[in-house]
Amino acid sequence: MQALLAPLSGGLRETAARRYAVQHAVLHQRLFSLYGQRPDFPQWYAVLLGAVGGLLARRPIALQAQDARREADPDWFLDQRMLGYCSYVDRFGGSLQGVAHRIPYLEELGVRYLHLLPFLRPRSGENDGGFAVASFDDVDPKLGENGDLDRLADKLRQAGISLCSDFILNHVADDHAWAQAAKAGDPAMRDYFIVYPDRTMPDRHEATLGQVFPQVAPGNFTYVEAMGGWVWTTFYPYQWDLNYANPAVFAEMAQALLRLANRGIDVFRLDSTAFLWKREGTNSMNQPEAHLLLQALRAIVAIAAPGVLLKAEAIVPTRELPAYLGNQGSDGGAAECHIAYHSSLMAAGWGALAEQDAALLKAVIARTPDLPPAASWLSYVRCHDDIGWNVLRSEAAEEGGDAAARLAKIARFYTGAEGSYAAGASFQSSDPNAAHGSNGATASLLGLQSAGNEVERDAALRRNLLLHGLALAFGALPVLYMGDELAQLNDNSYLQRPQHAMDSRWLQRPYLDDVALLQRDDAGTDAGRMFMGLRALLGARRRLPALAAGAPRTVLPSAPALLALARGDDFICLCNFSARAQTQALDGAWSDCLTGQAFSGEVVLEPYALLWLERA
Ligand code: OTU
Repeated sequence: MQALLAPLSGGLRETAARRYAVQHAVLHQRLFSLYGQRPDFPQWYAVLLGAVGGLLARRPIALQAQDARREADPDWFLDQRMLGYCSYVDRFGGSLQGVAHRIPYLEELGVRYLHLLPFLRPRSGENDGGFAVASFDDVDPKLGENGDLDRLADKLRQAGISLCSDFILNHVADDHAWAQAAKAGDPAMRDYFIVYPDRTMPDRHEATLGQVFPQVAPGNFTYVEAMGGWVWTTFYPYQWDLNYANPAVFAEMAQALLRLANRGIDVFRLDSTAFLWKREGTNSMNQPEAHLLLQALRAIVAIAAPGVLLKAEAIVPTRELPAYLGNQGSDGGAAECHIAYHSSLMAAGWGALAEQDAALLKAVIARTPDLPPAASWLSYVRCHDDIGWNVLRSEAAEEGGDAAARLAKIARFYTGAEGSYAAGASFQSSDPNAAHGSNGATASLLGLQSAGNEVERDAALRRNLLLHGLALAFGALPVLYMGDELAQLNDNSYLQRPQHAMDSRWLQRPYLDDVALLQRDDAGTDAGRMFMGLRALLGARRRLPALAAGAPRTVLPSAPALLALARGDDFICLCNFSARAQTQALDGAWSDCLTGQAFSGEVVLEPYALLWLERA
């Protein structure tokens, strides 16, 4: 405690002491169980606390005030008026300054949270869309300078929009200073990575590891001449996994996060959290130590930047997800991330459309536990990555049959096979019977690109509003993916860029279409119809507290092609995933949240219809 308080004075010193009293048991215990066997653990822990205290001392006054407000109202982000938006800086606004000019557009949509995809200085050359970070302390010079980030964060805060940044903590670029020093022979820096002199250990690990990019980056180890050995690289060969068994790595990364928090980042999307800890004989995902690391990080944030939210990006089976929001262990449990992507829910919505049956979705919802306090799922229709099908393996097996074949069929559907309306691509699968992932822009995957007439365009639009209506009604922080609000189509230009051509995730990473933007109020255009349809849903959502993240959720009995999702006693979201009309029985009198139309007894849902009903 003394180490933490030494850099602090006055009220802030008292505040830190109060926060530490709450956090120290978890912080110390988690770090002790990870690193306590080291003889220098007590000194290391004191130095870490001193650094945390130093960063709290340097926290800008405006952010300290925000910390205090959010500490007093820890549920602030669960409100049904919360809405997220996600985009690349260059594709949305050209630069960080350009993003600032888009704030009025975000306000028009009602956005309160903006996730800007990686904008820190990336590896030079190929860099996985910025997910290979060369410096945590510098903005990518192509997008602006550090001052632009500070100014943008300020402007967003004034507009009531929280800024979310990726924090890529599983790996760094092979030209990050740590990797360069390691290559130059610095033994301390070599220990920041996981390096094996020969194939013995890599082969033992590979026996049970999966592959994230089996086609373009097969295997999980890369031979690096300058390191004289095999470096652990889960993703691309130039993304070097960090060695969290080394306490110095944890301390460095915790401080890097707090420095960014002090620049005004409100939310950190913790990239690839499932992979942080490796264990032979397992797939090295979701290991207990990964959770200890995240719980320790959360405790540090709670001391030095409690207004900041942590968001877990763990693309893992449904049953593994809840742990990322904290545990309720025998020691009283510990909080972990505030928010977690519900990737099973996202994938199951797409699966339901392909199968014209909501069984997968119902299975996922049944396995989604109630939220712990002050925590939320993140719901979404699409993001910059592929729709990964493997997270649904266990739900796909529930009704018997071959789960892998079932998911592979869904994946084929989204390539346009199986008589489908979709225009998309399979991701990273050389095996036609394997289900890895699917790529494509939402509107293209839902049939707008291939629509040849008004009827097909209308069906494509309805499917699009259906998936968005589910994400908005589920009880989560919903995040829109840039371009989807305007029904933007696939961007095939990546095929002309040699560095991107092998990664079809670029299909769904278009530039914001300025023409579509100007059409957003024109019902005669696809962009306008999508935008206006979505805006109507967003408006209704804001006035319905039953749609807040933590409010109760029940699945009502329905036909197989329907999902009837009740939120409390007075709201139902009805989704028809099939091309045929479906009937749902209703108890009592209801009215359409958008049009006011009255229903009782039963309601008929047109093909692919979404209906939000409130009790009349
Ligand atoms: C994350 O993704 C990012 O979202 C990707 O854009 C990056 O390429 C990757 O990390 C490396 O930084 O496994 O749980 O299947 O869903 O790579 C983390 C493709 C991940 C992505 C996967 C993902």
